[in-house]
Amino acid sequence: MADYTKMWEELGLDLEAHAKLLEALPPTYYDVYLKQENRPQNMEYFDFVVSEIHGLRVQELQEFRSSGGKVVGTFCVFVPEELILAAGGVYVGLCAGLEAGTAKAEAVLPRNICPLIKSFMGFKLSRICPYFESCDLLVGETTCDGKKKAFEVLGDFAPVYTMETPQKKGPGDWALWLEEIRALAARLEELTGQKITADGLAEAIRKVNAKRRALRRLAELRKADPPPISGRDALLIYQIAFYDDVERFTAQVNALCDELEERVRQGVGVVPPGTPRLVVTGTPMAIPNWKVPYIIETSGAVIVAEELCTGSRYYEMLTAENGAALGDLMSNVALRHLEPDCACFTPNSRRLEKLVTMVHEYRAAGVVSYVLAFCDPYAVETYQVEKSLKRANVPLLKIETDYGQQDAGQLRTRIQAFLELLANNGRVAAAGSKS
Ligand code: BJ8
Repeated sequence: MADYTKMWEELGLDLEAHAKLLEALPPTYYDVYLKQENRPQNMEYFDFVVSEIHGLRVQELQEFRSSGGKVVGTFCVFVPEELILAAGGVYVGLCAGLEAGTAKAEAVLPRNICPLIKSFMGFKLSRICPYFESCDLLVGETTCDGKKKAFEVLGDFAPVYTMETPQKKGPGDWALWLEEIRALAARLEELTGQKITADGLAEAIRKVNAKRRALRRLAELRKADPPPISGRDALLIYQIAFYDDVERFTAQVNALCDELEERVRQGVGVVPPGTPRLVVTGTPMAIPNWKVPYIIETSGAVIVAEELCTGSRYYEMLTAENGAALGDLMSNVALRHLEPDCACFTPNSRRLEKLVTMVHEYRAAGVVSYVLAFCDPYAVETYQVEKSLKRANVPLLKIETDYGQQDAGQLRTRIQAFLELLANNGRVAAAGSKS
């Protein structure tokens, strides 16, 4: 990576703390990613993006800003990327998947709060994230209580605009959500000084849909046995989707899919055929949170799909492209962005149905429920997940964890025991550990 010290200094980063953060990444990345055997060649682009994680993309954002552009930070898949693009802005996802700045975060938040919230607060208050410092506006949402209240706190340190997300999906909720989408559009126009037009929004919808289509293509290819790509690599791609340039990213995912199609044709996989296949469901895994996928895939299994916001909830639904009037397109955006089956909704039965369908479509032997500590919505909803999987006769392993590595050994033991159980039930061949 080139020397970006001057840029980081100008952004007001705490250079010492930031250097420590960057030092921690390369060894982890080597172990989790580069040591994998038989990776697709086209993962090179995504490796490059990570090697430049606080460099090149941040520099692009600074160039965009110096020509008058505005950068908008987001924390949830309910915030429409197409609206930000249509207003002439650029979006960056700011959820963080690393324990950092904990002491600073705990000075303003309770200790027992979801690690995702603590992490983004820690990143902001410790001034170690150049993406945070590049944002002209942060868009929060009232999904879970922790986030809702944390955005009030964050408002003391950066400009924050919070959308009210409904808790149900009935007609009244839909009307509220459409109003929220319109209000966000007005706030974005005020920020960028650019009116959202029908043509501009239609174009932005097409761009973001093209990204979702590329990710859907990737997901489809993972149905093959052996899968042509690991779950870890797929997760990395979903994580990068939140902040890379939309058109470049789409082209790179499609290039990767061309290669994966060829691998599937030739029967080339990232693991041997018959390797136990698992679906992961639950809370998002923000970059660089790779702990559980790494343990699963070095214990002799492969992840073939993710019912996560860093997974199917991000790409499965497209925004409708029909309608020429701005009002119609705005409605399309609102409809699409009330779709993700987040546990913040009640009831959330479609998530359970989709999960069972996913298990069958991806020929998975079992499901791992992954819930971040102190995340009440997902922790409580695990009861429904368990009930529905039991009815469908699908084995489930429930994991509750945080961003620390203290429980890594214990998680490995539990995951290996789960794989043995699958083997004993005749669901898969006996799994061999690859750690
Ligand atoms: S649509 S999952 S991205 S809210 S893990 S902060 S829910 S306490 S991240 Fe999420 Fe949007 Fe829902 Fe997806 Fe709260 Fe739970 Fe923490 Fe969470």
